Amino acid sequence: MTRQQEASFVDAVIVGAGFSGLYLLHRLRGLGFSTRAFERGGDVGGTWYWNRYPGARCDVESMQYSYSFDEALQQDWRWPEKFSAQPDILAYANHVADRFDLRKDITLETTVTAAHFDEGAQRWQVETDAGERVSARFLIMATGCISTAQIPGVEGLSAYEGRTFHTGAWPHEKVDFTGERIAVVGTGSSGIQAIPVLAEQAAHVTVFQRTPNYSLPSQNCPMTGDYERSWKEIYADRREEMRRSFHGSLKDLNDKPALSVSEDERQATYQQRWEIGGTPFLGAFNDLLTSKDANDTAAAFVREQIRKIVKDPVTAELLGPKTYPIGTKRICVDTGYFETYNRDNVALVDIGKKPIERFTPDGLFANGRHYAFDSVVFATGFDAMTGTLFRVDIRGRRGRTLKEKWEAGPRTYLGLMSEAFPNLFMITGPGSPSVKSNMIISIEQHVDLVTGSLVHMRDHGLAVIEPEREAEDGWVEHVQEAANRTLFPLANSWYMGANIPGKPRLFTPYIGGVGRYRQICEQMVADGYKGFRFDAKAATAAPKRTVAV
Ligand code: N01
Repeated sequence: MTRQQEASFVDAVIVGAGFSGLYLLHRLRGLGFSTRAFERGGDVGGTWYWNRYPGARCDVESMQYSYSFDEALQQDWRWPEKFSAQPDILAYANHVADRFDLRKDITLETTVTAAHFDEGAQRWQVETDAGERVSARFLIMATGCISTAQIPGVEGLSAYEGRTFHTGAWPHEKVDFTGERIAVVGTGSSGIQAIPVLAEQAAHVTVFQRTPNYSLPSQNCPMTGDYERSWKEIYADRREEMRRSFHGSLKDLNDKPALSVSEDERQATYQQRWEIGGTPFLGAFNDLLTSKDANDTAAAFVREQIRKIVKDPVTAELLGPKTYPIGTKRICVDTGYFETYNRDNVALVDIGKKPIERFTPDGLFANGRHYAFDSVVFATGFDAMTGTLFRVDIRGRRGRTLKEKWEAGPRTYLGLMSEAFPNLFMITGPGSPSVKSNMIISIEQHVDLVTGSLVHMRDHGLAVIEPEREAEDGWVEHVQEAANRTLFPLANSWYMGANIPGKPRLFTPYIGGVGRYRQICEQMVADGYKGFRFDAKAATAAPKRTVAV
């Protein structure tokens, strides 16, 4: 009998072996649930496996962007820099996979293509692109929020004869740009990290910018023994503080409104935060993301820094964002980004008013002019939050697809589950703090919540969990209310689905705060899983391991 003709039975299928999938697998195995994990990539690491473009780095500090579930792990691991580069984070993911012996239950280079809920058996029937079929009581999507890269559909691209790359699907072998003329399309976090490094290597870089971005200097530096010790001595306490914080990370948040202080104090505060580096800049005052007047002062400060750094005034003006409040598109953190435009081999082309017209075999036309290139780097982002879920043919009750149900925007209860899709969990799904938080803290919280639910069901003989429609409707409304109290809806951001033509416009993550969200979840559990309904009917008995079908 071939593998294709077998269906294996497990308690849970995990889709994805990034930071969510790895921790899930560890927890589920420890709790005695039989589990299979499938990973599209050739190895573990998720985001950090795919996003290996030059300059890729995390802009949450390494001491905070790491697992907290195992004291020995967090004490043992040494980070070389304050903000870790992609190879170091990927090495960490690999270390975790080996340390906890996770690889044996992960099937690599295998994409889950379909998952249909069988209402009779109360099980998910899962299929992979390798032809394998698995029957699982629980399906857990650990597929990440920004994992489906998008390349814009520009006329003539298929006839372009040079090399093309996407930052989010970077080749695994070294790419050499020495002596090349390259184009970079896109100036989000990825483009802003890649451009300075590409400019050092290539003969010439032309950056095509649709929208300028606010970017803060990272002021990255090697990890010092003192700093590392200051964390490790009280790691457990610090982690607990992070879990209860607004962002899931410890930042010095000022509790004063921006306009409550004098102009001198305001400028000095911004200057100090600029020099410290990174995203704490946005915590300079407590109303930068809720008051437009306050926000304007921070935005003006950053534009002024750009003018000071960039020598050519025309380029400096083009690089200064003016059409949306600072922080409402994902704030970028860079190493020498604006300085790069002072190099002779870097040029900026504004395509904000007129998009790229078309590609030709050796370049592209923009603003009526032809530009010739050897390579094009697309740093054009992702079909975030829902794109990866929709790539799998997920069908819940009555065969309805998730895509159909979410046609007007994602509908979840707590970002964890969606009504009519029983026993299907999402780790950091739409409607949870997810991308508006330190991802690893949010991942750990969701994994603990999901595995806790499974244990609760096992202890109480429950077969099926599903959110109630009213609870889901209430949560969807609350997520939008929380966003509407902020300036976030004012920007055309990927948080709003604005980067994908035809995508519904609404704010997808939960912006009410990591600590508050955790409390809501804890209360939900304390209230007997309020908002969820359970079916106690025993699922069809399943053979222990593998049967012929
Ligand atoms: O993608 P983006 P990203 N023609 O969507 C432009 C995380 N991340 O890969 O702004 C021309 O932010 C688009 O223009 P516009 C982080 O959460 C984290 O950079 O839509 N341009 C924009 O400039 C981040 O937010 C780290 O007008 C087009 C760019 O491409 C998320 O990943 C590092 C275009 C896309 O920017 C995504 O970042 C890197 C078109 N047709 C990333 N379509 C950390 O440090 C799009 N653009 C943790």
